Order: sequence, then C-alpha cells, then structure tokens
Amino acid sequence: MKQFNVILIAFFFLLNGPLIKAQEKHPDIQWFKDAKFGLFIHWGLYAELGGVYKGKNYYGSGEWIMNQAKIPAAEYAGLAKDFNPVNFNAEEWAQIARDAGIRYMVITAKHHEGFSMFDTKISDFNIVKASPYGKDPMKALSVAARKRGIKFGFYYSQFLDWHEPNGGGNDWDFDESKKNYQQYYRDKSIPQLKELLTNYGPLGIIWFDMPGGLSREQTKSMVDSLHVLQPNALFSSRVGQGLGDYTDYGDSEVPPLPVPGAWESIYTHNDTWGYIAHDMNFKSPEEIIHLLANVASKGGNLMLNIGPDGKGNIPPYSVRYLRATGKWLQKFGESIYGSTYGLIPAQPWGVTTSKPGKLFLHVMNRPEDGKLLVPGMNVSIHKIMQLDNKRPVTWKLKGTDLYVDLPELSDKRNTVFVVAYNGRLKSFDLTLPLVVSSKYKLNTVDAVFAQRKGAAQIESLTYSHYFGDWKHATCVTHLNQVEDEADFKVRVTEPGDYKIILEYACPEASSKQEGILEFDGQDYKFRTLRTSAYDENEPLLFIKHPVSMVTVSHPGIYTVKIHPLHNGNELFYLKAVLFEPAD
Ligand code: JFZ
Repeated sequence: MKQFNVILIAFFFLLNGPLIKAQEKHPDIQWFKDAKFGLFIHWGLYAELGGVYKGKNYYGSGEWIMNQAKIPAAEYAGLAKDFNPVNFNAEEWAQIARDAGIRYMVITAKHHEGFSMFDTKISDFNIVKASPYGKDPMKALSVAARKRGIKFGFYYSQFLDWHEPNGGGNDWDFDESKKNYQQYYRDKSIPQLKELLTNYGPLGIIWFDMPGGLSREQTKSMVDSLHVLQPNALFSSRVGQGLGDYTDYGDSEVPPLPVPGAWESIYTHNDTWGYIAHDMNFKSPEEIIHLLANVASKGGNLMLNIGPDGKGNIPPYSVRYLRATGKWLQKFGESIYGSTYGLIPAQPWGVTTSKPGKLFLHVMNRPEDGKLLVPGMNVSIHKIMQLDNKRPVTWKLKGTDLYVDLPELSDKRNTVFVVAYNGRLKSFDLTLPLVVSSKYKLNTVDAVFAQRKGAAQIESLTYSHYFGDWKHATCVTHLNQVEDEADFKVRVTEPGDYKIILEYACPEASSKQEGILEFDGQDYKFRTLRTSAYDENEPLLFIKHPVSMVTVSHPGIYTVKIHPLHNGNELFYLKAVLFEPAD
C-alpha cells in the first residue's frame, strides 16, 4: 500500500511538472537506471563567442546567443570560419569523464544554432566543411568514451534550427508562418539523425530536445524509423508525445519525493549550458556530491553539463571539480551506482539510497553527539559499517528506531554508512513524521511534506535568474482563506527551545497579511514580509522569517499548522518550515 502511495505522489508530480513523461518500456533501460551519473556537453559555434557579441554581454544560456542577439543566420554562419578547436583532445575529455566516475556522456551534435559538430552529407554548415578545423571531433570522442566503458550519446535539436528557413525558432530572418516544418524534418533532422545512428558505433542515447511541428503519428513514425537503426539506443522524453524511453525533468529540477522508473535530472556546472567566458559560478565538489546523492535518493540519474570553449578546452574548474567528485565516488560509489531511491525519507543528517538488503546512509551533517537516528527500521539488522574503510560501527535498535554511533566522518561532505539487513523495509513512508532535533543547527521540513486542507496546494514554481537558467521550488500555495491550511507533522527528539522560521516568497499583493502558526495548541501570529513578484524570468526571492519560539518539554510528535488569519490574497509561497535549536 505504501508503495502505491509513492507512485501516486510521483504521478502527481509527473502530471504537474513541466515535463514530458516517457513510456519506459525499453528492454535495454537497466544500464541507464544503474548509471546514476552522466556528463552532458554543450559545444558548438556559440562556444567561440563565449557569451559576448559585438562587445555586448549576453549572460544566461550561452548556446542561445544567436537568438538573444538576433544575429542574422548568414552572419552567424560566418563564425564557422574562425572555429578552430585545436586543443580538443578526445582522449583527454573521455579520461576526465572516466576520472569523474561518469557512466554516460551526451554531447551536442547539433544545437538550435543549426551547426553540425559532426561529418554530415546533409548540410555543408558543419565542422568538417565549414571550419578550418576540418575534422570530425565526434568520431574520436565516441571511440575514446567507449574505450573507457562510458556509454556515448548525442544531443540533437530535432525541431529548433535557426540556420534553416524551415527549421523552428528563427523568426528574425524567416517568417514562421511560411515555414514547412515537415520539409525541415524530411530534409535535415531525420537524415542527420540517421547518420548519427549509423556512423558512430553503438549509441547509448539520442537526447532529443524541445519537440515541435509534428503530430503524434508523425513523431511515432520518426521514432520507429530511427529505433530500427539502433534498437538498443534510448531516446529522451523530449522527443515529445510521450514517446521517449526515459523521463527528463526540467532543467535543474529534482522531484521532491522518490519517483519510480527511469529518469534523469539535468544540471549545468555553472549558470550556462554553452560556454560563457565570464561565468564563474561553478558548483563546488561538495555541491555536486550532495546533488548526486540527493538525485539518487529520489531514484534518478544526474546528468551534469559542462561547456568547453571554442578552442576545445574544458573550463579548468569543471575539470578539477569533476575529478574531485570522482575521488568521492571511488570511495562511496557503491551507494550510488545501481542504487534505487532511499527507503527512508530525508533526515536532518542527510539522505538514503537503497539496494536489496542494504540501506545506505549519506551523512552530510554529523549530529553533535555522534548518535545518528534512523527511524522506520522495521527489519533485522546484521551489520553496519562505514563504506570507505569497511570499519564496523556500533548501533542499537529501539523498536524501529535505529541509533548509530558515528566515528569522526572521513569525508565531512558526505560519509556513507551501509546498513545490511534481513527482511523487507517498508517502502518510503510519507506518514513518518520528520525528525526535528537539537543536535542539528537547522532542521528543514520541506513544503512537499505538508498535509493540505481547504484549497491549499503543493506546486513546483519555476523561475530563472538569467535567461534559460531555470530553477524550481516546491511550495505550498493557495493559502487564501482561513480554512486553507498546511499542516506538518514533526517528531521532536530532544526537549528544548526551538525557533520556528518560515521560508517563503511573497509578492507585494500578499504582503502585510496576517497568518497564524499553531504549535502544540498555541497560536502565534505573524505578518507576511514582501520579497518579490513571481515572474518566471526573475529571481523568486525567499525570506527566512522567524515567527515564533517554542519550548518543547517532552519529546514526541507535534503538528505545526499554518493558515491565514483572515480571508484575503494568497498568504505566500511556503517553501519550508525550519526549526532552529535555541538553547
Ligand atoms: C533546452 C535548450 O533550449 C537549452 O539550450 C539546453 O540545451 C537545455 C538542456 O535544453 O532548454 C530547455 C528545454 C526544456 C525545458 C527547459 C529548458 N523544460 O522542459 O523545462
């Protein structure tokens, strides 16, 4: 029944997310589910510009510069004459991926700009014919990747093509209403996809993107005509019409709860997919390690993107941080590769991943006294050890509460412990109250765990800081009326004082309204603070607003209830309730 719960909730998000679901019936899907860590590479003529055109700075997705600057197709095509990635070294790139613990690699064969980064008979606008480089980098890379046991795949923009009069998207040169998309598919997209599926050995993936211009029938016949060339290759869900073999979430999106099936979260290493010279916002090794563990704990793969420059260099920070991630995976990879989602929900100390008879504890915050609580352990445990040095640790089971005595962590970012057990762990149990403990600096109860009353909803809000730099926040919304309520069940494990902080975003029209936070039968009033409007193309700003201080005299289960004091505008977009020990 609990399994059913997870599926229902997952389904809720699949229906509501900006994503296109896949059919997930492919017989060769298992390698993908096991792979867990992929490398995405955006590389094309835009890399030569590095985010600057005619002295103007276009921060945001660098591969969209032609669109952002409305560069005429003929003028943009001239960039090819200067594109000479002499530093490109397939063996080096593949070795970096290998060192990083990458299991599959997907590179842009042709992005929206329309330039083919491979040898093609279909269009002369390609790296072999139109650039001084004059070679096919994809050939060498596909060989180098496979040699290292890395599945190789191509990204291909099947609909958007700003170079072609009939391709989707370029309305600054060509009249969109006069376009014949069918002809574009017939003359360029499908023939090129056939070349890719024929000339580069066995491919793991064709990563389609941004579908358009085709009916379901037409998409189906395209997919069928391509699948016959390589029945083993998996097609991403952005092929459209639900005809993909696995699901891709929106850019930089992780579902808030476990999702069964084959799926992938895609993130880029900095703020852009294609190279931008002045984008230095690289995620640290710690951030990558946390992201990877978090995505795995929900049951998916992380495909992390890098954007090499126009000379063929991978940004030095990407090289360094990828290799650092690989070092962590060498020690703790068993908890990631081949795992399925964590059977125990997120805890203040970290997340879990699972394998048959094994639960992996990813400890990212060490409790002050070194005693780690893992609730919901309705199994018989025979051994617990630290994964990197195989040292056993002592533990105690009280009912279904497991207490583990932690040694000093060998890796403060994430040290993994493995619990070996017999029996069947109850599948991810949403009714398990979230642990709040004074042993952690901060306890975060995410919006997704709200029990909703009245019109309250849980929604994923999408916004961006820069062009194309999508972010997603799961929030409780629609708290308009007094009876619209978000309730959170928590289990406070130590008595003491706790400051309760609401993390929310609040547009002008919602601000200065009164709300009630109820805890242990006591009402605490608060007045909402304005942060920002909700606009997809602007940062959505969240504030951490302390609204009460409570004294918990007995450990136990408590419910936090939040609702408006009066009927009115939506109170706010509530992202989390935070408990900060105040002793
Ligand atoms: C697309 C591309 O336009 C972009 O340049 C990059 O290649 C990225 C990986 O994919 O952008 C998208 C496509 C789909 C969504 C968001 C951005 N989506 O479904 O949320």
